Amino acid sequence: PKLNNVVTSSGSMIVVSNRLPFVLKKNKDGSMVRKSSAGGLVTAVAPVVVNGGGLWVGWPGIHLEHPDTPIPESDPDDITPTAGLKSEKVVAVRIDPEVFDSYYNGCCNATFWPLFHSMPDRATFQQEHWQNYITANKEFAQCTMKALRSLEKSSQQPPLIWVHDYHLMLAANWIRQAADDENIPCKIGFFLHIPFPPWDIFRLFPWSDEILQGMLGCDMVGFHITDYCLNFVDCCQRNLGCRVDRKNLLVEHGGRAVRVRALPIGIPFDRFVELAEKAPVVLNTNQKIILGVDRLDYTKGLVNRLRAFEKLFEKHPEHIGKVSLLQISVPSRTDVKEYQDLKEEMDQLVGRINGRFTTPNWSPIRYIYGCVGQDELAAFYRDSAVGLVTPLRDGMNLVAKEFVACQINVPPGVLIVSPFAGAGETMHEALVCNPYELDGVAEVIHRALTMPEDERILRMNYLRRREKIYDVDHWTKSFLTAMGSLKTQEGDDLTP
Ligand code: ADQ
Repeated sequence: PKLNNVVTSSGSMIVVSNRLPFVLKKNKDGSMVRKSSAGGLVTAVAPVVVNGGGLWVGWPGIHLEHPDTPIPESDPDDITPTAGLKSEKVVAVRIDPEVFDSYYNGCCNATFWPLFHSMPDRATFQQEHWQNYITANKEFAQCTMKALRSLEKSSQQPPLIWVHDYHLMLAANWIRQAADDENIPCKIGFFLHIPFPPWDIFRLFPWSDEILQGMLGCDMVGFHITDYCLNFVDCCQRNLGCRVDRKNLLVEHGGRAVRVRALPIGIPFDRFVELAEKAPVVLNTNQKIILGVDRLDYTKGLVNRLRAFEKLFEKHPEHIGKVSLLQISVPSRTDVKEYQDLKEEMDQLVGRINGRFTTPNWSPIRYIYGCVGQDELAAFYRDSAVGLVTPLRDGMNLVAKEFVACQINVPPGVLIVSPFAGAGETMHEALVCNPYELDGVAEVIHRALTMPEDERILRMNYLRRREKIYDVDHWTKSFLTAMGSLKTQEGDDLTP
C-alpha cells in the first residue's frame, strides 16, 4: 500500500474485544491452530495494532484450561492482516465456562442485545447474569493491564486502549483505575457497534447507572450516529446527574470531560469492488432477484420482510414468476431460545409462501440457511436487482454498504433500507421503508422493481461515492483523530 494509505496511531494500540481476531481450534492430537477472521473491522484494525507494536486482548473462541497455554502462531499460508499479529502480542482471556455462558449468552445476548435494540419485552433481567458480566469485565480489564504493562515504556505518545462493544461496557473504568494506581499513562476509547437506546428504555436495566459509570471511564465514547450519542448524553444527565454539553457532545464525570462522538463505520469498499469484478456469475438472470443477507436475528426484521414480500404478489401479481427473493441467513446464537424459535418461524413461513405461489418453473423464495463465501456473496450483491435491508433496529448495517459497493453493473440495482438502521440515516439516496408497515414495504419494493434506469444510476452513483470515501479505513482514522492519536503523514487528507 501507498504510504499515505497506512493508518498509524501515535502510541501503540491495545484492542480489547470479546473475541480475538481469530479463533483457536483443537486438532485431534490436542495441538491448536488459529483460524483468522476476515471481517472488515478486523482487517482495518489489525494493521494499526501490528504496525504500532500493540496487542489484542480477547476471548479465543475456546476455553483454555491453563493460564500459560501457548497461543499458536498463524498458519504460514495465512495472508490476512491478522496473521501479522504474533502470539506474544495476544492476550487470550480465560473465563470459567459457566461464568462465560452466563455473561455472554445471558447478559450480553439475552439482556443488552434486545434492550439496546429497543425490544425490552424480549430482554431477561437476571441478577446472576449481571454478576457474571461484572466478573467477566473484570477479567478483561486485568488482561488489558497485563497487555499495558508489557508495552515498553517510551517517551512517545501514551498507549491507546480501544474497547469494543456491549460485551465490555464496564471494563474501561477498572482499566483507568488500575493504570492510575500503577502510574501508567494511557488513553482509553470505546466504540459501541449497536444502537444506544433512549433513556426511557435504557433505565429499564436495573443496574443502568453502573453501565454509564463504566463507559465514562473512557476519554472518548463513540457511536455510529448522532442520535445514539444524544441518547447516551441524555442518560448520563438523567441517571447520574452529570453536567453535559449537548452541542459539543461532552459529559463531565469524575472531574474529567468525556468526549462523545458519532463515528459511522464503513466497509473495505475497494475490496468489495474487486471481489465483484472477479466473481463468476452464479444467479439465473432470467428473473429479477431481490436480495436479503443477514444473521438470523430477530432485530433484522426477517419475518416482516417475508410477509411484505408475500404482499407484493397480492398487490402486484404482475411480478409473479418474474421476481424471486434470495434470502441468505447465517446461523447465529443458536444456543439462545429466541433464535431457535425464529429459525422455526422462518422455516414455516418460507414453506407457506412458497407453497402458495410456486409454479412448476419458478418459486418466490430461495432460502439459504448458512454462511456463503465472500466471492459468492459479492456475485449475489452484484447481480441482484434490489438489495432489501429492513431491520427493525440496527446499529449501522454493513450489508447495505457491501451491496452498493458491489453494484458495478450498468444500469445498477436499487437499495431499500429501513430508517431504523444507522445506514438509513446516512445512505440518503436509498429508498426508505418502514419494516413495521407491510403494505408500505410491498409498495417500495414495487417502486424499486419499476424504477427508471436513469434514476437508478443517479442514486447508486451517489451512494457508491459516499461509501468509497467513508470506508472502514476512514472510520479507523476518525477514531484515532477523535482520540488525538492519529499519526498524520504527508499527503494525508482527512477531509475528503
Ligand atoms: P451485525 O449485526 O452482524 O453487526 P451487519 O452490520 O449487517 O450486522 O454485518 C454482518 C456481516 O456479516 C456483513 O459483513 C455480512 O457480509 C456478513 N454476512 C451476513 N450474512 C452472511 C452470510 N449468509 N454469509 C456470509 N457473510 C454474511 C453489528 C451491528 C451492526 C453494525 C456492525 C458493525 O449489529 O449494526 O453495522 O456490528 O459495527
